[in-house]
Amino acid sequence: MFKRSFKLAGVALVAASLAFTGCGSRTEATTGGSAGTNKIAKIGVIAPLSGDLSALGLGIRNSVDLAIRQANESKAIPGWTLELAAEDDEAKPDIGKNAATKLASDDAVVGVVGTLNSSVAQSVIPVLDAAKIVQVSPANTNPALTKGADYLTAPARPNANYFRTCTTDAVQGPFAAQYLLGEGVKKVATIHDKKSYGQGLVSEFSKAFTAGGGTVVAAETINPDDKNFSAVISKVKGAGPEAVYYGGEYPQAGPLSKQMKAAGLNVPVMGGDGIFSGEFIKLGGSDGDLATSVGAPVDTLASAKPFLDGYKAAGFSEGYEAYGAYSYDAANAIIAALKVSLASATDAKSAREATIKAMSSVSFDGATGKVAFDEFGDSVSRVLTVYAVTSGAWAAKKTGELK
Ligand code: ABU
Repeated sequence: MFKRSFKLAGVALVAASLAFTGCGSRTEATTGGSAGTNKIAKIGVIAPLSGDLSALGLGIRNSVDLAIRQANESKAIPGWTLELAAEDDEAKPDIGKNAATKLASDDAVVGVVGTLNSSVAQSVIPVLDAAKIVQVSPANTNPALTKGADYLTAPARPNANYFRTCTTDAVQGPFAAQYLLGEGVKKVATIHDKKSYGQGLVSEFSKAFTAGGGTVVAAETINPDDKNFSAVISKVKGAGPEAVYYGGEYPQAGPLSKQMKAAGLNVPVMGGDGIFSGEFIKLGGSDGDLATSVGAPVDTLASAKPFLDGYKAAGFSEGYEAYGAYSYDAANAIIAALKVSLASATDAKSAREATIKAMSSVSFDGATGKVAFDEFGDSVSRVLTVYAVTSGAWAAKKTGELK
């Protein structure tokens, strides 16, 4: 009991020190002053740390920060101190590419957790791959990132450096379709934001929904930055859907739900993990709206307790959100690979390629469950949960694997 309290107090002390310096990347204090003799290896984060999607991005950054602090405290890699190097991609592919270039030019960077957005990943992965830096995303769900554009008929891994701890929309879309069909919903309108994630998710949902006997009565799109959805709501309403399936993220999905109800289209909005945030409800999502998200509810998992306790003790001012536990597992996957690749390395940069190689063999019980990767770099876990807005908060309705 004493040891546990002491450890948590140490974490809180580090959190206070980080807050004081205004910098989340220094970790020397966790090594009890021995960092001066240790070599430095950095784990980068590329995620939206500002803007509309920052709630998700800050949860990713903090969760990686926590994994790094814990690794330093336990001296997980003898002779090495890990540091966080977090970059803001603003959820924009071009900014993400610049962030990747910056991290690649830092010889101490040996791995990156991120991105949030599949569209940003498309511009980040090639930069990190060229620099032989392993990348593990906790959130990208577009199937093409690991299996190429012909992922159904001729899957081919485009980049050997890229892995992810979340499942993909090839599982998430059908999981949502099966849920709605099981609830007796037969007519759905789809709307997506034209981005890689939204378009891909709607495509996977629609195939499964129609294959299961449902009808897509309208298929519409919006622009990613739209705020007024009256035109698309008018078109969709005329088709008489029993639900609207939305491919995109909460900054648009919340207001879309609100404007639909105000226009008399009083049917649920359902989306994927991109809308699974308290922000969706703050922005207009209401009771009866639905979302799928990756994995089981984190707060019900015994395996997630060390993550949840550590996150609370660290005193982060932002929540861990949808991808926190997956980010923690992604960082710990990189740390597991670094235990192998840094063991005989004289400097961090020379360990980059060996870290990618070691990642293929990583396997451990993480916060979200088994953390391991298949031959494409995809997570071996395919668990998803359906959540419904209930009395103004997300509540889990069904957890399982796609049948
Ligand atoms: N997976 C949902 C949001 C991130 C993405 O673009 O994949």
